[in-house]
Amino acid sequence: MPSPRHAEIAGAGFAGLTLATALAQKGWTVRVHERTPELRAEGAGIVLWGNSLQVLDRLGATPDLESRAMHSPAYETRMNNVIRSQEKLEGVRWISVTRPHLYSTLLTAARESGVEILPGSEVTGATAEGRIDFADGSSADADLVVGADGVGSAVRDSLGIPLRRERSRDGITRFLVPRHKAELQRLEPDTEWDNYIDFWNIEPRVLRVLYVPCNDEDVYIALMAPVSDPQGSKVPIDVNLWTANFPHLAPVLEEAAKLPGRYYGYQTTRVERWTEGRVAIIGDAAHAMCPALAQGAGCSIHNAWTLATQATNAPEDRMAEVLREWERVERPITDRAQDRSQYYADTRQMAQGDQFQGDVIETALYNPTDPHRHEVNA
Ligand code: FAD
Ligand code: 5PR
Repeated sequence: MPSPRHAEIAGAGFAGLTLATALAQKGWTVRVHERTPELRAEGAGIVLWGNSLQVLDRLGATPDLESRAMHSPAYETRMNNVIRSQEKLEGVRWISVTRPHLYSTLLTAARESGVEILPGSEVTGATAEGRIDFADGSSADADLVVGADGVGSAVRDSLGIPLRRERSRDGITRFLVPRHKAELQRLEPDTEWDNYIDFWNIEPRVLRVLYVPCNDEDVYIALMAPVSDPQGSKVPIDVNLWTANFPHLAPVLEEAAKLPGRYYGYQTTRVERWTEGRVAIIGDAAHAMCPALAQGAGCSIHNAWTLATQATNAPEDRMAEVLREWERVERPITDRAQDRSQYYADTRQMAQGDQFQGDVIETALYNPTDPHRHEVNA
């Protein structure tokens, strides 16, 4: 028996944990270095589509994930509280979950697969030959080194990979709050409060509330306002402003007002390349995107899977070549998701409703586990 291949991964986010689990299940020894002293997910809710769910199926994580997930009957879009569309999204698989739940599901899968996770371990960089360096001055060698260390990636920057960052005019503050189902029902009895509802107001003022139930108890709400609107982007939120514009959401907005919150301006980061020798970068380190199509984590998870598959099949002396080929083949679909998400964020086009058709659902329908996927998606 040849000795198992070894991978060192920077970052225990959704990308790093998915990759680590996939590699470990394929026979690798894997260490994941997480800078923060505690392992937990920041943030509120998240929508996952077929492309990432197929990977979670393969990792054996779906039953745990679905034990606390929302399958909304429709993706609804409103303008000034008038329904524009209710998309049933037939044939498209999608769920909404809380970020802490997705995180604990992935953490369990990683641990059960034998991944070694090291909290409080900060990575400072890597070399093309497969060395990873740590803040305490030590280093380690691996067959594969991966920067899954987020939008500010130290691994990427240590390799001098050029990048370009673009900001959009809007941004959001995200919260996870109790659903207050009965109160919402009383305020608007005709609304299907299990729907995913995107409440847009553009005239007279740009303010939007994205309402995403994640299970019976929790709803993820994202409050969007232009960067140039100090009152709309203020945290903690200005509860009078938001309830005046969305009176039917008052019970959940009042909950959000009790939380600190952080306003996040939409931005896109494009990098020149995803690999350098034995090093690959994945997730937000490689392709941070606007959230409009809810595919940032989705692409991170599906690229983690294809990387694990390709690296496992790589002959030992051809890792660098195989990684370049992985990028060549897998990158275009993520580039398109990134471009589309930026277009939607820049133009506020999602407000039109009926958006999830044609090219827009290309990413959601992508199956990274299908060996014939490139013929299908050509
Ligand atoms: P991260 O989650 O950033 O993880 C990186 C990890 O690396 C962190 O744990 C960090 O502490 C660690 N780290 C950083 N530097 C170092 C270092 N030097 N050494 C060691 N560890 C380090 N995506 C979706 O698919 N669906 C959605 O609905 C969705 N909604 C979103 C809404 C908003 C507002 C935003 C901003 C994003 C949204 N996304 C969504 C995108 C998604 O959150 C990200 O794309 C995804 O979390 C990226 O995962 P990651 O593992 O690459 O990065
Ligand atoms: N969709 C989702 C989401 O979390 C966000 C957006 C769209 C699921 C973040 O606010 O357009 O901002 C968006």
